[in-house]
Amino acid sequence: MEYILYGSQTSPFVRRIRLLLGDTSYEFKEINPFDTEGASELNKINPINQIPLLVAGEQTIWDSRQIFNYLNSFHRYQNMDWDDENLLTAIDGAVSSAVSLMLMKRSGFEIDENVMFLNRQRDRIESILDYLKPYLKSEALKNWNFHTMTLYSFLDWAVFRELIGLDKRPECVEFLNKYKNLPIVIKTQIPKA
Ligand SMILES: N[C@@H](CCC(=O)N[C@@H](CS)C(=O)NCC(=O)O)C(=O)O
Repeated sequence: MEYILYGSQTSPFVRRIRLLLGDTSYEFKEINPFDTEGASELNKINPINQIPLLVAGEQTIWDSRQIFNYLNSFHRYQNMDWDDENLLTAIDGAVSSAVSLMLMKRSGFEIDENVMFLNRQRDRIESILDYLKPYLKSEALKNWNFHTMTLYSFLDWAVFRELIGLDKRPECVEFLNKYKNLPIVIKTQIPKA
């Protein structure tokens, strides 16, 4: 099956799918949902106007979690019980909140402001990172799998965008250091320019 993945080189939701696909052959079609041309192109193929989306033959799949479910059903990357689903949902929650903060920042808001929406996003990210702390040393987050790919994509991107600081989170720094030299991580690096 030849896959086409639509996405950007910066999006953490896209990167986790690129990490998952690894050496699998696929075409990467770059699309920027935040410029006029990209947004219009995207809207023709996804009414949610978000990346990533995957085209697999006749089948189009929106949403990175659904793309994972789809690919996992064929490639059998990992078994998922309800605890695994919850853990992934927690990491996804941090990514979604950080994406919201990034959109607010790009819209000209000071994201440190004490207003309910921003407080909720910042608190959720911190709460999830607190929750993940014991997991970082446990089986669940010890190996390179979709959970660790998602967490890696999130932390690397959120630090790059200056949405979070890791000064008080050495376990997250250690986690990033553990995986940063993997060839697929280097291949999917966020362009710094
Ligand atoms: N739940 C979606 C979220 C995807 C998402 O938020 N993508 C961002 C880029 S990181 C996006 O396309 N944002 C454009 C927008 O929301 O207008 C997924 O997991 O694929």
